[in-house]
Amino acid sequence: MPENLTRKILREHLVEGELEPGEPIGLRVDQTLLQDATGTMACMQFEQVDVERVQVDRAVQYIDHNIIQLDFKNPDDHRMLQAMARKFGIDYSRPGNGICHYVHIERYAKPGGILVGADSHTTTSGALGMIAIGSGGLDVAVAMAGYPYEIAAPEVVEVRLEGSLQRPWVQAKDIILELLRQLGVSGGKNRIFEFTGAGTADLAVPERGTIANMIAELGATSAVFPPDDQTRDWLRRQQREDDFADMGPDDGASYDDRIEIDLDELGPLVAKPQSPGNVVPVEEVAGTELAQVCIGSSVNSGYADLALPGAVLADRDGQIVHPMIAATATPGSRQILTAIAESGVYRQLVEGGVRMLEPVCGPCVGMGQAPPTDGNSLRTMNRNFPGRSGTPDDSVYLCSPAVAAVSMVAGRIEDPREYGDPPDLLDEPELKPYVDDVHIFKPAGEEEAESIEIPRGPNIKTPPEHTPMEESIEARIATVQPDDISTGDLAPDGAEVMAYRSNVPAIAEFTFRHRDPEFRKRLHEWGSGFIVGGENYGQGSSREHAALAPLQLGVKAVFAKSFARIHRRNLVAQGILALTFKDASDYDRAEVGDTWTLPKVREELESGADDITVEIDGGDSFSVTHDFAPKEREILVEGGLLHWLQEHGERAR
Ligand code: MIC
Repeated sequence: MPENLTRKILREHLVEGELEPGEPIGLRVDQTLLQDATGTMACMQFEQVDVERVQVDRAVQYIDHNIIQLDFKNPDDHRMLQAMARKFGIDYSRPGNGICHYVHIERYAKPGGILVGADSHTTTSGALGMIAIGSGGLDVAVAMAGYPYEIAAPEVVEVRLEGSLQRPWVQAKDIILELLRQLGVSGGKNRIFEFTGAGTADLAVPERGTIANMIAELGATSAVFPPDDQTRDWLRRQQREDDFADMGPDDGASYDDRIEIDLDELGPLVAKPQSPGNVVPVEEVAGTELAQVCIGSSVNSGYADLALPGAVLADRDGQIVHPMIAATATPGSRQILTAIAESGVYRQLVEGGVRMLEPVCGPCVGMGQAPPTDGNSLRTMNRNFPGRSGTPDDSVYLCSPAVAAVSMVAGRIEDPREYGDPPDLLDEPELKPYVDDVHIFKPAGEEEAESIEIPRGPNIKTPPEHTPMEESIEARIATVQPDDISTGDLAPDGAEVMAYRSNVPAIAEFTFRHRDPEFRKRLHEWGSGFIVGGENYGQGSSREHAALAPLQLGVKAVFAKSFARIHRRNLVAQGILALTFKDASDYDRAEVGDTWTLPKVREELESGADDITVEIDGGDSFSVTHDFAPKEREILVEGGLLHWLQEHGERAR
């Protein structure tokens, strides 16, 4: 039977299970990706797995998130990570070398491989025909140790792109915003999107990267662009044409679902506050006054993304950023920074009034450039969850570089199609992407590695212990939350909180700080508790701190109408039950302070029961359900994946 590319790659890496959507599978992993905000916990958990050196072909540690050194905390983390990378066999991309997803497509991603990364936007590498999946740090640590990566086999959806983009005003960003408009923020759950059609052939690798990156906003597992001439050309420019592999879907390949987008019909789109799924045509928000415009992040930081705003600013004499706007631009990597410096784009942006930022995540994760009170911010980034920018009541709009370019001059959101003839872009220097890995430090050899001591600063604390589950669990409901809670609500973004990514007791004190400031106080008083949530609980980032912090505070179970994929798995990996209401109206029974009991939860998990009984204080009872794979039930009974590995590790290899 003709196969799609996704299935071929999965089949080649399959070491456990059946490739049937929803079935638990284990995959051999080729590469892993860590960044500094998730990497410290992942590496400290790797230490507890009891394997000396990483076992995958390539593991990379990037420093790009925690780049504001307010005091000793982040530098201590970075020093520890650099030593760990040398010792454990991990490439270390130093701060300033670039945003992990950009550097990964430049230097490492390979068609046909499997990449697992502790960052939800790891999916970016799908631009080169990899299956690239975002995960919690512990799952990545376990993959680094050579264990198969466990996941539910995804459905494969064909996205057929017909026609071609009306560049420069309609851009790749509009394709992914259109998918978000059609499917919403949970419409991609347990699905991999494979892109085909004439419109795909026309997209350059960084444009594909924008789409693959933001597939995470659909809650999807991954996105794949079958390798073609664009891929080959990209790899040639990166001086690694040998990494090209000629592969693709068979003619007439079958898919679990199909979507078609006609690019000739597509216009510029904008995601309104405060969800990337809140997408409307630009006309609907045109005229919205702005206080800030930020270009770049792990999407839209490529050469072309910066050259268009540069050209708009240079187009007419005296045209500069509007006086009421603070504008920033971020190149995605050192290569891109060098290219815009050499071509003159850097100068166009600076002379036009844009503040140039270093190649790091920056404003996208609230690391500086928080918008002013009641000021609208227009960003070419991937997420606009409440408070993510650093300003609690923020109002962030997401758009393409084309919309950002014309709007930063106008001082309000504008439809770029009204600009008239497009300006001439300065050409990307052909022979010189700055291909040089001098800022990527190679690991030590095995012998030297043994003698490397890991320096740890006072803010660095070992991850919480996993303890086996009791026969029954009784606890009070510590908070009841609505639909679409993001992991940023649980473990907030921004320089202040992210400085505690290596210190779970400290970061736990920020859990739900905006949504329910009394939450932590209740748990401190009671010693344990439950969380109740709505649909798509835990959407967004892969940060496992959103599970580690509740674990630290004594949360035993989360009951929700549905869960986002990565967070659900992070809860299980840390030994917290992720239970789903069978009847969504049972959500309404939950009141803060009520006691719920799971009288025979351990027995129910061990026996493989689909339902878990819940008794409400005062006598009434109901059932909740779950989608735990058989091994996940064992993990929960053991109190978490680390403890499971300590007990059963040999079996899993
Ligand atoms: C994000 O874009 O939300 C982040 C920051 O990159 C996160 C990772 C993190 O929380 O450190 C992600 O997407 O996983």
